[in-house]
Amino acid sequence: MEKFITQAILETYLKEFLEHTEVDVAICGAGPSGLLCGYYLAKNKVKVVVFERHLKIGGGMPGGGIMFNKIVFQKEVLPILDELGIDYNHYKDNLYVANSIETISALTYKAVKQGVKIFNLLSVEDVVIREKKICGVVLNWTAVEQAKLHVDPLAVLAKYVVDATGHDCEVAKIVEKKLGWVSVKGEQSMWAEVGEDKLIENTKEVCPGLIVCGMAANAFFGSPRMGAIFGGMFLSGKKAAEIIIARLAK
Ligand code: 48F
Repeated sequence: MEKFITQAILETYLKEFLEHTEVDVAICGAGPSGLLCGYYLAKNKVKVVVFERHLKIGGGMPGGGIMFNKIVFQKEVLPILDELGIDYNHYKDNLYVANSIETISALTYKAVKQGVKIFNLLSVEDVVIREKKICGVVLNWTAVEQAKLHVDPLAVLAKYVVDATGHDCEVAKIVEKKLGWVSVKGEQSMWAEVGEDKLIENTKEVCPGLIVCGMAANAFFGSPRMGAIFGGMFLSGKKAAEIIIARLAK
């Protein structure tokens, strides 16, 4: 039996990975913005894969605000919460509160059921380029990265790469450092209203083939952080998906 357990895991994992060595979209980071982006892409029949460095999925969401596992949304995002089957309560004015564990669980479930493939424990350490376009990601096991082992990576090709790596804006920073194609300003201190508005405006293609979304978008353009309010993250992930769907349709 042990042999079959091993074979079952290896065969099914490798089959899935092999099927995703060339995709329409590679999303770096399985936080709220990356997962929402993946969900809407898959819903529109786009072949999409998410690579997540950590063991757990969800980025900054499960921790709520300083480990109090509640998160806040604005009224305009309620249709998305309804679509995902997430419960919420009105708090005051335009603000609603939801459970962060339920939110990330529902979002992950819906994304996976829609067809998003998520590979955890894999870190994006570089990008693949052709001429002046980003056209894939370079991956290594997080364990290799953490142990600083000298092990060569593998690459996955993609028509579009999404930097949804959060505050560190890691993929864009790699492009800045190695290629000089972009300039990352770094996020500003907290100003929730401005940060939330800017997030949507900042979600865009920053060089051919690379889209920034979520907190990475604000870090890219030097806009403020906003704390445990997540409406902007959801809308940013959705907008990133819409940009890519429009590009792919051309
Ligand atoms: O940080 P994260 O949740 O990004 P987000 O979707 O949402 C931000 C909010 O959680 C919060 C906030 C709300 O107001 O400001 O911070 O923008 O998720 C980013 C994910 O990317 C992974 C990281 O482990 C996390 O789960 N990640 C970061 N760098 C890499 C990566 C990398 N190089 N390769 C793979 N995954």
